[in-house]
Amino acid sequence: MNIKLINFMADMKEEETLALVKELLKEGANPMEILDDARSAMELVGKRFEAGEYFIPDLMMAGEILKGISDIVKPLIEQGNAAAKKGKVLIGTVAGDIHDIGKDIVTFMLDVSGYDVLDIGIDVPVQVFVDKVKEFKPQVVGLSGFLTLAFDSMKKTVEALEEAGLRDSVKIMIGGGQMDDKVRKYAGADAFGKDAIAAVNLCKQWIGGNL
Ligand code: B12
Repeated sequence: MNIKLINFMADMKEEETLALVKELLKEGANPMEILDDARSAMELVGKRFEAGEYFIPDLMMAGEILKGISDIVKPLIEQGNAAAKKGKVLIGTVAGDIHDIGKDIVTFMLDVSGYDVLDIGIDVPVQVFVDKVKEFKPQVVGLSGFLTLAFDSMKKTVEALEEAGLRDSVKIMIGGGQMDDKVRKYAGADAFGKDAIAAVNLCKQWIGGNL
């Protein structure tokens, strides 16, 4: 854990953060640990937002910094991972919710772990999930959401897949800030994943492949 990196990022010092990331990588730091620090910094940002110290533009800025870090780190993780794809995963942020930072990290981790990932974006209507599952034929569907209102969207999405006769052809995992196993039960999904590593492990368990 690099406290300096976490503090730069949580204090919205974009230039300093990105410069430090580059420096750490040059010194041989593990890219995965950098992503982990970025996640810790986002937690701090969330706490400051909850405490009324930060406002919406700060949240957006934090999202920008995270994307910047991910752009630097991603090519390094992808190196040497050109093996054939291990299976298909469709992922999206459910209707009414536009949070995509966590989803993007999950997409990125699945991608670099060798899965063929189709990211269908944010605020995805139930019917679009159904249509895309028919088209793409994934083995796994990932539902991401950060708002409490996403609980219902997840439930409706799972129900719609069931009504379309697609439920038995896919495993459904959910995740995102407020999600937990209770929400998983409520939504009728197969598993809850607390982070991107959990998402990769679930896919590994369901459709095979090495991390
Ligand atoms: C950044 C942020 C924003 C940014 C989003 C930018 C973006 N491009 O995503 C912006 C500014 C746009 C935003 C907007 C809003 N936000 Co906001 N936001 C946040 C914040 C600070 C961080 C969320 C985040 O990205 N975290 C970083 C990621 C990496 O975190 P993570 O959860 O650890 O992600 C991991 C796991 O969850 C998991 N995962 C994620 N998805 C999936 C999917 C699967 C399948 C699996 C297995 C795993 C998985 O893997 C990820 C990587 O390891 C949170 C506060 C918090 N404490 O979380 C509030 C928060 C989520 N927002 C909140 C709110 C209220 C809003 C707004 C309604 C504010 C407003 N008044 O307009 C709007 C929502 C608009 C909408 N319709 O969606 C609330 C939600 C409260 C609630 N109970 O619903 C929170 C909790 C803040 C708060 N305490 O009030 N927000």
